[in-house]
Amino acid sequence: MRHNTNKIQWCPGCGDFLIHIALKQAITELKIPLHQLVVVTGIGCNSKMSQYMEGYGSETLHGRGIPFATGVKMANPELTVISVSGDGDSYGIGVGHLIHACRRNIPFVHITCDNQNYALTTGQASCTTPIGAKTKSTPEGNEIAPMHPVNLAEVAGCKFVRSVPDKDIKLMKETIMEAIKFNGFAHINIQQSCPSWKRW
Ligand SMILES: Cc1ncc(C[n+]2csc(CCOP(=O)(O)OP(=O)(O)O)c2C)c(N)n1
Ligand code: SF4
Repeated sequence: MRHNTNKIQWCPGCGDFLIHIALKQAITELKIPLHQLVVVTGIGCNSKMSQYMEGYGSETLHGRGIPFATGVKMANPELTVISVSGDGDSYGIGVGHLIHACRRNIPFVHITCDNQNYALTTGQASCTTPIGAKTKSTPEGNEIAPMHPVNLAEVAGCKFVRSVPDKDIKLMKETIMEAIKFNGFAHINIQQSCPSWKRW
């Protein structure tokens, strides 16, 4: 079990700091014992979250946090399992896992830090990048319409879906607390700022 978290290395002004605060506050307010907490992440800037939390955790593979979290919860249903990944991870390479998690309704929380780009790999367009946005991979402006992950999760059968801005720590905290208490798969899309690459 992790007691000493790694040094935080996100860019100044990154929304991941705010999400991290909200997540820690939610866990503290719900008095979840650290030996019963597992934070699972994929790969991306956001995915350092598992290294920056006390308790148990694992930084897994890009797009594969959800199946890992599913396995943890199935092996020990007493655990509070929270999965965190980016929009590229959750809605791109890992979207099949998200759909089946919605359908299976195994009780854990999946948070997507949606900064509308592939930040760790230096700012390429993702499937939530808006039309017209200039990124490394769309220098003339993105021409492909973004997907709507909240609608997708609902259509796939998820009974708890929310989208909240990272600027509102209280709302994020309350939403995470509600999601942890929900007896089923809960998906939270967080509209995340990324001052290094998201300039739209
Ligand atoms: C299977 C696999 N494909 C590609 C990569 C390279 N890769 C690492 S992070 C990343 C994208 C990260 O974007 P996102 O999931 O949105 O998270 P962010 O960095 O924006 O928080 C990619 C493509 C990888 N690590 N593994
Ligand atoms: S690149 Fe963006 S998402 Fe990654 S740490 Fe920096 S501000 Fe945050």
